[in-house]
Amino acid sequence: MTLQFKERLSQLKATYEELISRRNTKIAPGNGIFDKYVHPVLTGQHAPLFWRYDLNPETNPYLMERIGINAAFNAGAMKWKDTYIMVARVEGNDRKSFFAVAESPNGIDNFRFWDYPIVMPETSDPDTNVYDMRLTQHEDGWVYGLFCTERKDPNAPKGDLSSAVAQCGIARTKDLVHWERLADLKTPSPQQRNVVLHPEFVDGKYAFYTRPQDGFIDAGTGGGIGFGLAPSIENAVIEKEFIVDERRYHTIYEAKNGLGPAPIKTQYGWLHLAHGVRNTAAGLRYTLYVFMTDLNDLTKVIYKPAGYFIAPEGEERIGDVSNVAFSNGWILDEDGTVFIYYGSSDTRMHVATSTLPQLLDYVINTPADGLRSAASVEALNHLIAKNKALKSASVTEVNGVV
Ligand code: M1P
Repeated sequence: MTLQFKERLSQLKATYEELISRRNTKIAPGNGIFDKYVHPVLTGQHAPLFWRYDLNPETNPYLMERIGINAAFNAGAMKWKDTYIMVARVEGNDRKSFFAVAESPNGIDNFRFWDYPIVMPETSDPDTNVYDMRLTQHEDGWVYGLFCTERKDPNAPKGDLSSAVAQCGIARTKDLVHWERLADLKTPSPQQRNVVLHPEFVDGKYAFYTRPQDGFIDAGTGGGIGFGLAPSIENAVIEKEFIVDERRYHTIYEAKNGLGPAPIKTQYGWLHLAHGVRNTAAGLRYTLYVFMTDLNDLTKVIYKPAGYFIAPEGEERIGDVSNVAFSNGWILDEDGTVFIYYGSSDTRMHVATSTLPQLLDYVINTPADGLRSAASVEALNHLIAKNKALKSASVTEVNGVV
């Protein structure tokens, strides 16, 4: 081993350890709904050195990176044996995504990848690319991972090497290491992405949130976030899809939307996190929003605050696909803390923390979208008038003149 090799290795190790062990802190004062944190929680650089480098000086005398990791984003999440885990979409420099588990003792920093990425079995029709796993601890006793499986469109015209078909892949595990691959979900829609398994049986069947789409990119006539039932999970077939949360003109989810993680059951209803996509002159903008569905009728939205809940800000706005906030993982802890994991710009992972009471207050008491400028002004004026009517000293102090 040359001195140069030795020095480079010790530099790499020091830089890596500094990144992995740095403490994360809240960005004050926040908005009272959630707190964002100073550092991302997972990046491509969190991939262990032994994934990226051949550490043998004989076969890699320059200590070159052999397998580059471009990004780590859009992670599913769950509490696992008292630790906080994410199943991240790790993307190599070769553009292929795969899944890997990263674990933290506290959910906000010190995330370390497990030694090996997940070896996901394939079906008889091999996946070209897999990504965005949603984890569901189902009442049948399995942990399910639903993800997008992407394959080249067999009907693409000659020379078109971009058209693809997206479907929902389904796998299950008891230890997050060994995964059993089941048949891909079948639905009435030509393509599917952002499919999520509901944690409970509904009428004795497996319940899925879907996102019907006509093509690989465009939702087309796909009306929004859908819902359907399948009698079996081993060969899951949904005969009929119902639209739960439809796309609307001039909203943050006008172009596309899709459910995030599996919903959280609360005394008031099922709490959902989703992403909405709108078009702008600068391209698509992805933000996150929250809504609640009825405890007994899972297709009925009962609360839905106007606008976005989390938007990409600062460095979050920049990455391989800029202006994207995307979430497919959150964790409700025993003490009521909610860890919301979100990817920024298809590049890295962040966490925002809140509590269940805060999220319930947010979803129930935030005005709904009136869908017109005049309705937005009306909601604003209502709040202003309410505050003007307050005579308390604290409000006078805060606002100067009330
Ligand atoms: O690039 C932004 C996102 O695009 C897709 O989401 P959707 O199907 O809603 O457009 C997904 O590929 C997602 O991974 C990605 O973050």
